[in-house]
Amino acid sequence: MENKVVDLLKEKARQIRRDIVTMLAEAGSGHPAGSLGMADVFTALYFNVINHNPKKPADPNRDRLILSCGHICPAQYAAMANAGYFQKKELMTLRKINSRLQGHPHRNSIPGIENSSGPLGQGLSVAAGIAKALKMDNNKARVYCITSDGENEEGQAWESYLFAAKNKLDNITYILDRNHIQIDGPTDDVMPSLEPMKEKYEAFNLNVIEIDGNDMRQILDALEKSKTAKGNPTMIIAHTIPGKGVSFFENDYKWHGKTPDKELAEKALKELGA
Ligand SMILES: Cc1ncc(C[n+]2csc(CCOP(=O)(O)OP(=O)(O)O)c2C)c(N)n1
Ligand SMILES: [Mg+2]
Repeated sequence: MENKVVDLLKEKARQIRRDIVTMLAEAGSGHPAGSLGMADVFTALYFNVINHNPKKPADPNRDRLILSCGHICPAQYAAMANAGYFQKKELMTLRKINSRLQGHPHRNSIPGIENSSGPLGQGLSVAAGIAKALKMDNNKARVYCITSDGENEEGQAWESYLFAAKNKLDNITYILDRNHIQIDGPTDDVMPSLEPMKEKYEAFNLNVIEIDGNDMRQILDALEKSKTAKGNPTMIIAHTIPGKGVSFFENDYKWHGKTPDKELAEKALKELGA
């Protein structure tokens, strides 16, 4: 990948982070930590990796992006608006009554949102079902499924991996946000037995790649590699910093689901180069 392309993607990710902070401050509720931490992954997917056309969101050959940990949808909404699915001013309606941009995504709201999510675990099963259906139709589209460490405490996650491995769904790329936080504290306190994660996924016959999930080049390389995996689904464990880009949000689980007031949002936006 050319340096110029990587630099443009990094700049795009900063724009998306600014949009996330602005929309969350306007909404007065929502989830900044995971959204900011995964902004680089969403940018790579929407602006470089997935085969999609915002003007043809129902194209049967499009890649499917399934967000399973629905609470980080501000990152998806911001990436989609920047990619041209809808106008950016609509981002300011996040979480308002009658808005298409609810705090957890709704499938029939905005064209391009493939699944409803919020209840953790479900999207992983949806992704496996879609991937199986694509195989049955001999459709070469891929499924990209974003999940989180807290979500992998759900039993349903592991049922879905069994199904995906049994059916050799090598058309799925999972990207797991390994940010070490969840709603009530560090994952290492709440559920330390999540580890060893890599070995668990390997035991479930997933093809595991570990990366720095805030390094654009590593993200692009891993996603590219996953496209050619044969036989097994790929699990990219993306080590990210929750709240990435805003010093006073970073690595603090208290920003899982709390929004900054206008003053703090201004400070955050300055750090993000506004
Ligand atoms: C089935 C289910 N149980 C509980 C919740 C409540 N909940 C919402 S987010 C969350 C924490 C999930 O951890 P993670 O996605 O790692 O959080 P983050 O890294 O974004 O802070 C929980 C328990 C839920 N949405 N669904
Ligand atoms: Mg987490």
